[in-house]
This record gives sequence, structure tokens and C-alpha cells, in this order.
Amino acid sequence: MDDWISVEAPKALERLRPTLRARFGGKERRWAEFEARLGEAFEGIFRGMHRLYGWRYDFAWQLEAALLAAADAAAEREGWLRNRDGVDDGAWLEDPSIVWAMTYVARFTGTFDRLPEAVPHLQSLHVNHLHLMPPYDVPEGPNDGGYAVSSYRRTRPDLGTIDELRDAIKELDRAGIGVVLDFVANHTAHDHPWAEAAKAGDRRHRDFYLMFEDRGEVEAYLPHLREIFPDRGGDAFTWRSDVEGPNGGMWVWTTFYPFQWDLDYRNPDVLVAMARELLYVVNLGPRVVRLDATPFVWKWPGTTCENLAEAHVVIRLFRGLADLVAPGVQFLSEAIVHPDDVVRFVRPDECELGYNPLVMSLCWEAVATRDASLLADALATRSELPEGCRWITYLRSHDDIGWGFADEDARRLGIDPAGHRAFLNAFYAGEFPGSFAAGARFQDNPKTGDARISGTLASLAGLERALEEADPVAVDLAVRRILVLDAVMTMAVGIPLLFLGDEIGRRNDRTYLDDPGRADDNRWMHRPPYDWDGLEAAEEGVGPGAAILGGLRRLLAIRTASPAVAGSLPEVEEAGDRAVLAFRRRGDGEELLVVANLADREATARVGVDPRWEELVSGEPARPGPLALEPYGYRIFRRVVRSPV
Ligand code: OTU
Repeated sequence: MDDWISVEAPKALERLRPTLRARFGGKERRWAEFEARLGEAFEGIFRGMHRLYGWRYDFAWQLEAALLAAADAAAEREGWLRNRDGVDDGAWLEDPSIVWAMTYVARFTGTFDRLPEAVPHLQSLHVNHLHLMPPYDVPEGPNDGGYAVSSYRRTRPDLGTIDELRDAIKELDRAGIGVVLDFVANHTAHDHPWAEAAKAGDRRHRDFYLMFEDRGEVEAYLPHLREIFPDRGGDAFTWRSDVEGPNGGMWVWTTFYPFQWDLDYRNPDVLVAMARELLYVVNLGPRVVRLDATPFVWKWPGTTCENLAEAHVVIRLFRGLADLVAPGVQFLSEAIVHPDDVVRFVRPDECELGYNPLVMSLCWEAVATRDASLLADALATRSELPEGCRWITYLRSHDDIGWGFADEDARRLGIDPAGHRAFLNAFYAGEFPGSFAAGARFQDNPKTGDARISGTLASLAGLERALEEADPVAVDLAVRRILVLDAVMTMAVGIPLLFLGDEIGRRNDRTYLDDPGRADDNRWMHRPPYDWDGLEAAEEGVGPGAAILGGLRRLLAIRTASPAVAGSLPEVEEAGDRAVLAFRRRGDGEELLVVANLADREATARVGVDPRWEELVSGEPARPGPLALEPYGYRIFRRVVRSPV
């Protein structure tokens, strides 16, 4: 098969060359650039298309359509972006100074044109990549925080126009802040023009979605599927009487909410149409595109319809086509699944970047159990990625926290996975006696016993309860808890990502309950409007926000000046106390030793340091012998190592 492709692909390229060239309308330099990239990427694209659609009578036409989409996007790409493509080869991944943040435009500066006003604050946090939550047009009413996209070519009117978004991206980029934009590959909103056409009975667009005339057809899939959002009631299929069908409607596949219609990538028309939208987004100017819900894009009856091999081929095709247009633009994979499956999306020909939900959830696991073993084990055994790829490490996002550790890892450490998850849910929902957390259960599923957790960093870490109880000791402890978690996030592995607001200890927001479009999705409790007054107070040294902001800035200053964190893996070591996480990072003429006490009691750590090391957090000289750590105390030791001659 492979041999056949390596013979056929060059012939196909030969045949397509004049058609593609014509799209550049005489812009010879652009065509030459495109042609050179084509030489590199074509065989991969051919292979992917053939793997998915090679059996079809229209395979050659669909291949052509996909390449035409890339040629058109390349011909249209703006000059400043082409200049950036010329220098941006992804080498920035090797840079320790990369720091990410995420926010909703509506809840941060309100509009695109005011984003540049936030640059000084972002810079004070060393932030140089900003994920703007989906700013695209959405249906009226609930829209899953923008993840129900009605069109990629229009923005939400309250934020500004698509041109204003373009301008803001360009201006932020000039200020050294690359933008991260979403591409929601798995579904569209139920009022996307394709969905509207499908409702109106258009055959071509009906085939864009997974639609079934009767319940019997659904049964081929149903028993194997996981319920992603059980709270909504029902299952992954929604009966729509506004879609014409022989039984007065159709069942539509809706993995997430009923207003998010899953696309059917088994239809090559969908791949090509979505590639056009993706390349449109790429041409808006982001440095990174976040691919939402990557595991779900391919479905076969009788399978879980998650993480299928074909889903990877779809991502690879997107990557290959984007390589023709903007090779410097990186992809970020959002796969919140078993750790073995998470890592498979992170590879140079799929997504160079991947969220690390394992480290995220195990940070929380460690402070709940006062035991760093599972976190240490994950860092030691599950940090490695292919060359040129990086984790995005975070403590929480706009989504819930799921306990995604592997059952087999837990069992190896003598932990019962189901019981442990039940404990963690009770703990972070604040139900467990003595818990410091003020979170809430998200998508509690009594049938399976599964649940996830909502809450801001500060509320989950105990600040909300401590302030409510006006208990200064508990407030101090909560601040330390937040900072030790920040220390792990900034130093352990990958690129740190902050949810804006957490840097000043923003607590849960319950106003979402008054908004009918949000009230039944408690993830809104941890997506509060940005508290600019709170920031001012924190800057003036007032309240726990000031301590959090100061501590985090110190950590980020250390992190961004430490070449050892850029390319190295954490080397985890025993420190003689289960509450203590200790790891080294080595590289580029320096060695770091990070020691963090994840318990609310004093700990003693065995660390091999001597006066040749400096300690960067306290500034105190390093002393040999056991290290006494206060509750949630952390130290970052550094020494210069001479490179081998
Ligand atoms: C993503 O999350 C987004 O981050 C969510 O905000 C969206 O609601 C959702 O997609 C639909 O667009 O289940 O609880 O394995 O777990 O894609 C969050 C990936 C989610 C899924 C993930 C999804």
C-alpha cells in the first residue's frame, strides 16, 4: 500500500500543479513558497486522504478540493503574517520564557479593541501567549461559552467585528503577545449555515452531520458511548423535529449539548469544508490554534467513538494543510481522556502542544491527600513527549476538573481508583468533613458514579471558606496552598498557563445562576468577570490577592530566567516524606532542584544541596543536611554546571 502511494502521490501532484498554481494569479513568489511546502507535505496529505476516503469514487476530487482550500488561504495570507511565518519555525518552544494565559474577551476587556490596554498587566506576569476563548458568532441563548460556533467568519457582535479581532491580534502580536484561537473541530452550532441548510432538507448538508431516521440506527452506537454531559438528560442523540425526515424529524448526534451538532468526517465534504474554516482562522493571525475535543471527531459503530485512529488522521490532515499556509502556527490538542490517549495527539505531525490534564488533576489530588506520590509518579513516568512537542501545564481551565489518572497507575501505588475518585469529588465539592475546598460537582452521574469538579483556583484551594469564616490562619494557609500549586505548575513540566483572575485569588462567582443561558452549567462559577478593582487593590498590597500576585510573579520571574526548564524532563526523586515533591531540571549549563511540601504540616526533606547552590525563593543560602519546610513551603535551588568539555 505504502509503495503504491509513493508512486501515485508524485503523479497526482504533477496533475494538480497547474490548477493550484492558477489560484495564485501570477503572484509568483507566493506560489514558489507554496510549491516548496507542497513538496514536503503533499505525500502526507495524499496518504491521509487516501486512508480515509481512498475507497470513494470522488477521492481525487476531494483531494484536489482540500489542496485548493490551502492554495486559496496561502494566496490570501496577509503580508505581516507571511513575514512572521518566515522567522517563526517553532523554535520558541525551546524558550523558557514562554508563559500562557487564558481569558474571555467579554469578561476581560469587554471588546477586542480594548485588549491592548491589558498588555502591561500581562507583561507584568511574563505572559506572552493569550488564549482568547472562542470569540466567534454563536446562537442566541446557551452557547457553551462560545463552543457552539455559528460561523468562524463572524464574531459575537458585542465583542466587535472580525476586522477588529484581526487588528487586536496584530497589535497584541506586535507587543510580544501571540494569540491562541480555538477551532472546534467536532461540531457546529445548530444554527450554523450548514445546519440550517440541513434543516431545510438540503441533502448535501444533511450529510455533514450524523443523522438517523429512527432510534434503531442509534442503538448500533449507544451501548459503547460514554456520557459526556449526563446532566442534560437523555444521551448523545437529540430528536429534532425541525429537520425533515420520514418520521417527522431526525435523531442528530450531539456529543455535548443538544445545540452542538457533531460533524461527520466520514464524509470528505466535511473535512474539506472544515479545512477551509480552519485555514480562515489560521489567517486571522493566531500563533497557536487550539483544537477542541480532538478525541471525538471520528465515529464507527461498535466502538467508543473516542480516540479512533481515524481521528488522528483527521488531525494530521489539518496539520498538513496548515503547514502549506502557515507552518509556524502551532496546534494545541485538547484531549481530556486516559493519559495513554492524551499523549497520542501530541506529536509534530498532529499537535505540537497538548494540555496536561494529568498533572493538573494530580496537583489537586496531592493537596487533598497530603501525599505527592501519585503526582510524582505521573511526572516521572508520563512527562515524555516527542521531540519538538510541549505540554501546557495548568491548575484549572474554563472547564471542570476530572480525575483522569490511569486506574493502573493508581493500583500500582496501592490506590483504589474508584474509591479515590469518589473521595476527591466529595472533597472538592466541600462535602468531605474538614475539606478546605468550596467547589461543586459538575455532571454528577449517579449511574456510573462519575463526577467532575467546578471552582476557581482560589476557591478550590480554600481561600473562599477561609475568608467567609474570617479565619486569618486559614487565609494564610490557603494563600500558601495556592502558591505551592503555582510552584509546581511553573516549574515541573511544560509551559505554564494561567487563568486570568487566579493571579489575584478570584473566588467563585454565583451570578451565573441568574442567567438562564448559563444557570444549568456550573462551570460558569469559575469563569467570573475580571476583577480590575481587585487587581488594583492587589497591586497596592491589599489583601490575600497581593500575596498571591507577588508570589506568582516571583515564580514566573524564576521560571522565565531558567534555561533548564525549557527542554528538560523533570527528574523526580525521593525526599523522605510522602508530602514532599522533589525534582530536578537540568539543561543549558544549569541545574535546578525544586522541593515542594504539599501538606498543611511541616515537613523535612532530604535534599543534596551545599553552598554551591543558591536558593531562589527565599534568597537564603543553601545549607547541607535536612531541609525544614513550613506547611506548603517550597524552595527552588539552582547551581551552575559546567558543560562537559
Ligand atoms: C471542550 O471540553 C471545551 O473545552 C468545553 O468548554 C466544551 O464544552 C466542550 O469541549 C464542547 O465543545 O468534555 O468538560 O476529551 O473532555 O473536549 C469538557 C475532551 C469537555 C473533552 C472536552 C470537553
